[in-house]
Amino acid sequence: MLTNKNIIIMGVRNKWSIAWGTAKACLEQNAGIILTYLGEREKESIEKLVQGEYEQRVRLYPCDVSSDEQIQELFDKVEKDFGIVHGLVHAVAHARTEDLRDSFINTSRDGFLHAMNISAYSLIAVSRYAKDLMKDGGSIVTLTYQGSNRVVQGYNVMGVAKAALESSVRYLADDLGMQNIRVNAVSAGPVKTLSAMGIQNFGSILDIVQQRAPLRRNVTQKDIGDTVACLLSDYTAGITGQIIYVDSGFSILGA
Ligand code: 1JT
Repeated sequence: MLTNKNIIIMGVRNKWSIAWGTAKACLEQNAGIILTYLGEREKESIEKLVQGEYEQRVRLYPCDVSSDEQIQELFDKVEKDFGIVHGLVHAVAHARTEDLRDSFINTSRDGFLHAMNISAYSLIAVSRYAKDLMKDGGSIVTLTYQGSNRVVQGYNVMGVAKAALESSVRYLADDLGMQNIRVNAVSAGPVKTLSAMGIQNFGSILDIVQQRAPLRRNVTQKDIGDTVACLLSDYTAGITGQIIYVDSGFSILGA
């Protein structure tokens, strides 16, 4: 499905990362991938992830999306090493712990701007660089969560940032459509990742999904990775500007 495509995947932290699930799905479909990670501290553990059968088709580059210089450097290197890019996966988000613990009304200006900067603005910034390398058209996919439209206690400022991210998907899709670049988001049900570990009551959210979602189970890293890989492929050539739910059907439920 992705043979001869070069795909940049941003946001791998460890083997539980949704970004890593996406990378595995893309590698299974024969893509060449470029993984970006936050900083030198992460480098070694990510090198270990990649070792083995897929090693030759994976490159690793650091990129902190809060830095325009680092984004520029990343895309300069990718241009030199690959010349062309077909896909970009944005699986990056951050909020300050206190903003996910306290009541939403106590969100600080700094915490609000930080969550928006890392979780929403970064998609616009990386898309602007990626479009110049998508010389043959392309597909950009980001990750979101339904806390953008519904109140999920504790998701707080991340919900607001995801609402901005989802709206950005639509505006970017319109800007880039004439270059045959598609932009979509996958709205994932809760998955146990390192980011989710610090969340109070995350376990009870998983239990509720398992009991009530139409599929009566939680989604897996593979469920999400496979859908992202599909959106990166030409099998979804007519889909752009959409938020695709991969949530065992949980979001269709009323009370
Ligand atoms: C961040 C964190 C973004 C956790 C995130 C996230 N997007 C989804 N999650 C998991 C999650 C899921 C539910 C939830 C809270 C978190 C951690 C900090 C960095 C940004 O409900 C309260 C359902």
